[in-house]
Amino acid sequence: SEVVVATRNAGKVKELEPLFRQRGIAVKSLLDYEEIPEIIEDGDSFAANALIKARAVALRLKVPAIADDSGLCVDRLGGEPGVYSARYAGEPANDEANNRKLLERLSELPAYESGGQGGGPRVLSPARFVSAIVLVDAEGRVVSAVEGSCEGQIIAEPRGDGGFGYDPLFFVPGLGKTTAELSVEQKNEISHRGQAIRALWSDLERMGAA
Ligand code: ITT
Ligand code: NA
Repeated sequence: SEVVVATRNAGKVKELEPLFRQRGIAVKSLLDYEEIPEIIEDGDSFAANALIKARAVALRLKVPAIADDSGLCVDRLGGEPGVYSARYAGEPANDEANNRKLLERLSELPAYESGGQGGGPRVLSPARFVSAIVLVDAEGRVVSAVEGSCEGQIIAEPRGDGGFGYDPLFFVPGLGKTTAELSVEQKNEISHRGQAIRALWSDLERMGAA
């Protein structure tokens, strides 16, 4: 079978594909449906935006659809950039500019005392990635809405070239690596998106739908 994921983010598609493939499901994304117009995400939560995206695509294609709305919440920035993560540094969305802005904002704060042992990378703030995933039916009605999160720390120097977005600055202390230093499989094991997808499976199983 096949599922349409309402995203144009190739980084998300790369992570979602193996998770769905394990269940025998092929992923189609908006990169395969160029005729679908840009969707305005004006919700004030990840869940609201995920629903907006999934519903827009389901109603347009008349098939069930899934969307992931996600972002980075940085403690010392009061939870910013949050739902503004993709366009933190303005239009058009640009990962490098976003990372630069994040480091700039954190460099304006007093030095962070992490209380750590030393030896690791210089930490600027605790942070978490959050992912809201919504599945709607072909009429746009919510079938499942789940969330996942991943705790980490923003570090001063980027590390790794895997992943996308803020991954080079997102350090996971338990692994001693940034999420950009993990393989897709390793990242899926711990990431917000991996957690959300596992919650989606258990939700569907509970409903007897999977
Ligand atoms: P779609 O709406 O088309 O799915 P998008 O990139 O605009 O793509 P979001 O609105 O959900 O998606 O914004 C997600 C942003 O949050 C993304 O661009 C990254 O900057 C950040 N982000 C989310 N998950 C991430 C991850 O796993 N690693 C690094 N950054 C992530
Ligand atoms: Na968004």
